Amino acid sequence: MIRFLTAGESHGKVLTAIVEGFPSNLKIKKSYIDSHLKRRQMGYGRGGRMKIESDEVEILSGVRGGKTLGSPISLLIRNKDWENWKEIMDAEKVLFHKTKISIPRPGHADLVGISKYNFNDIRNSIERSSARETAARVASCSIARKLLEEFGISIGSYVESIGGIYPKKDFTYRLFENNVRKDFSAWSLSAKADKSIVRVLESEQQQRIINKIKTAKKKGDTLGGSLIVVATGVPVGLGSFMHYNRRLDASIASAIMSINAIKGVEIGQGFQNAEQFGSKVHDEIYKLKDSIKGKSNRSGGIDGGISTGLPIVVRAAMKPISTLMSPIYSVDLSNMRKVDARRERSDFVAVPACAVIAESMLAWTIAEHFITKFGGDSIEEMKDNFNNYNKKLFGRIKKNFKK
Ligand code: EPS
Repeated sequence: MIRFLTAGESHGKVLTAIVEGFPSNLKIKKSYIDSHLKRRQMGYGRGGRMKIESDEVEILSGVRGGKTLGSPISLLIRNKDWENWKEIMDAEKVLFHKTKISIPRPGHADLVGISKYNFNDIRNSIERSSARETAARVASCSIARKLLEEFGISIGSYVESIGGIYPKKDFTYRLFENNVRKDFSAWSLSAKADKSIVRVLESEQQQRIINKIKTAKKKGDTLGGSLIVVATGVPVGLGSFMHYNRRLDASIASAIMSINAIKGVEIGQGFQNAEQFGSKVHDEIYKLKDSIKGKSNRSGGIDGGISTGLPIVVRAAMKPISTLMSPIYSVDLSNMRKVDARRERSDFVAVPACAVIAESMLAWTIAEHFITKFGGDSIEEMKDNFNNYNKKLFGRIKKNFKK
């Protein structure tokens, strides 16, 4: 029902996006989108590009007087670095002989890209496969995030580990044991994590991580890590078990896995639960005054492909950045000889930025299912649908099963 398309090369003139299918009258401001773009640029261990760029969006269509019109929203982000790449990235001039790249970096899209698309220059693979594209995603998904906020749904994230360095206190324990306060909002995780230059929740862990990143830099090496993304305030009933592709967990896994360098996605205590007896895994059901829910949240907020109403908790693993300043071996495609892989300006670690991108993709996915369930042409119509469903939910269960 909603979709977005991004376009643009890493060193092209601009990144653009078209976002489609949102209701009218949703309040949205450039400054809101920019604040998330800025968060994506943060993090100790980023490379030179983030010093050049200060990403901001231009809203070209679909919004008038601070509110969506229901029409396609087009967004634009300028690449400041394009000034330095004008010639190389020119749409017509052929400069391949001067700048042609023939040594693929292991782990990057270089080799598969030239193989699949029959390119004669690795630059053609690099440009679109670059994580620069995620700036356009964050901008697009900010609209989804804003929609969710209107309904009290909040998204937040933090970096759990970098280079194998974990916090002393495992915060996910509280999320899985349903140990968080009733008014806990996932954004409070981000608010805290954003104060840390590596987006972790513990200052002692931050120091150990910074030391490890310094070591990686010194060695010309890179690091990956894991991140936690959470959504709170999600109503019961998003997603479906009726078809494989309507399952909320399947959509989330796909969206998070689509982020550059992500190699693992887990919902709830997925892997840990695989080692336990069922009695230690499943969330006991209990009745509150006006609802019925799980006592714990080891399922990560989703059962049978449908949201349970408890926090949705996603863990993702990001591999280390594949451009190494002290490279491992590759092959020069111009003579098929063994050589060191190519060096190119890059980040040493980008897990903090990745967590912000994961927030964005989670927001988009939840918004997709939310609009499928409560969709209307205006935000007001959606609110009516949403309130009506929530108001009647528990009463209907009771009525349907009353003897
Ligand atoms: C990125 C921009 C890129 C990289 C990074 C992420 O800019 P440049 O290639 O000009 O340095 O810093 O992308 C990669 C690590 C990659 O392998 O493509 C960004 O805007 O996030």
